[in-house]
Amino acid sequence: MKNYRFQDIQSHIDRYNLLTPLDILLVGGTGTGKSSTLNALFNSTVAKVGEGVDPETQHVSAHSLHDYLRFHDSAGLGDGKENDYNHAKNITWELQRTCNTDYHFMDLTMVLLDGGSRDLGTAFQLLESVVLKAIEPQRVIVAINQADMAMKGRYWNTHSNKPEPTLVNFLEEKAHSVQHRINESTGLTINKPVYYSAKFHYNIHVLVDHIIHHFPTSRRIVYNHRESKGSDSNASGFLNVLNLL
Ligand SMILES: Nc1nc2c(ncn2[C@@H]2O[C@H](COP(=O)(O)OP(=O)(O)O)[C@@H](O)[C@H]2O)c(=O)[nH]1
Ligand SMILES: [Mg+2]
Repeated sequence: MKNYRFQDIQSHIDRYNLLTPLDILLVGGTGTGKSSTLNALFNSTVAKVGEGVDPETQHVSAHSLHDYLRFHDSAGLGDGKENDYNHAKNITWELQRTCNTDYHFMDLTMVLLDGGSRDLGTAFQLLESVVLKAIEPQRVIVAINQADMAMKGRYWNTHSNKPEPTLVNFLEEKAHSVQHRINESTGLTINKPVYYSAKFHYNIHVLVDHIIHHFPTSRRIVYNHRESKGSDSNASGFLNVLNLL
């Protein structure tokens, strides 16, 4: 995918005079497939699959697709209360960090949902209480990974590595319901999420189209007057909602 729509990416960034590269923070629970998604986008093994990111060091690793696009693999959530607290704090910090006094470092954030999971409650809380507190909704991309597992593996065609029509309908429905639920809980209208399978390289180009569709038309300016509750407060708010504190 390295060369996919490269000209479009380059000309968009040049046209709007954005800072290069465009930085995208990947966010999502442990096991949603952040690392696998990076590997699918890069078409090579750039991130270790099946390993969480060390919460002690709050390590975020950067991966440049090319000169214009860079992804950051954040620590996932779901490894217990203390780690979740650190992760939420870390995400807030990453989203609020600046690259100089004028602009934020992260241009966009991509929240990954596990299409195979029934319970997306934690992911929605993360979106609502952490992500959307730190970055504008237009800069939030939502995508559903593990499309192959949405119906527990049924209706996934293992020969073509594509969903059968029954699964396509189910996934469409799921994407609609995610969009609806985010609107219900936050009042914000996001674009309908795309669904893909990082493992089977299904719809990866659709994922990239979705990312490009969200490209901003201005740099992300740091407003000094902006009321900042700080990362600690956001993180504990998140855990309060989850009844974890
Ligand atoms: N079936 C299926 N499994 C996936 C997919 N993406 C990731 N996985 C698996 O989910 C597990 C966690 O993936 P990983 O990329 O490490 O998730 P991360 O913790 O968010 O970085 C691994 O066993 C992956 O092989 C997918 O699209 N379909
Ligand atoms: Mg990972």
